[in-house]
Amino acid sequence: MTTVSSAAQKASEADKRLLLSALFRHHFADHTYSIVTLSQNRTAIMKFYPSAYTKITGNADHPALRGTAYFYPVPSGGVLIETEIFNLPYKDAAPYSQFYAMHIHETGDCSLPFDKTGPHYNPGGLPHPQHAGDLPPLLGNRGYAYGAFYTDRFELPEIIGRALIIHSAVDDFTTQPSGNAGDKIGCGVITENYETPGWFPSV
Ligand SMILES: [Cu+2]
Ligand SMILES: [Zn+2]
Repeated sequence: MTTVSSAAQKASEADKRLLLSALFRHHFADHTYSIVTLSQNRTAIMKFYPSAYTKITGNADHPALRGTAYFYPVPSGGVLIETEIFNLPYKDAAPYSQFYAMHIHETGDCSLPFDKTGPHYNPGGLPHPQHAGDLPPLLGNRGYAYGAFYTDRFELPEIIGRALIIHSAVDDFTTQPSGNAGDKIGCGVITENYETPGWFPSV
């Protein structure tokens, strides 16, 4: 592992890409993964470092909002995504946790007020919520949300450089084109992770 990571540090960006994908293939070469076995293999996949990540930041109305998402490609196809978000807006009077819509938007431009991120990532030209970028909502707990889920609507390379957006309201999964999910309160550009195994980008 030391040899591979020190070699990776000397390599060019293109070489790093090749080295890390070779390392990943090697790691899983002897295993056959499928959706049905993901629950058994989840810990093996997530023990490896994330192949991509994003750091979420809040808009002007929610400057304390922050968080991360980690992206793990599944060898048989699709992506495991783990999210952890802090300082979501919530009302103390609310009796239950709140939901916040989450999507991958087409354009990875998180300049304020997050109005340059374009529509939901939708290579298939389908209606909402069948867009590839339509994700399960976050479940907030007094401002904190943790989630992990699997999707085979895209492969990881498709979403590198795009934006992960968190909205102020729940996705109604009906209204076109984006589920009437309220303001864009959090945004992060999905970035490939070239760092050494065991390194996690922190919030
Ligand atoms: Cu959205
Ligand atoms: Zn959508």
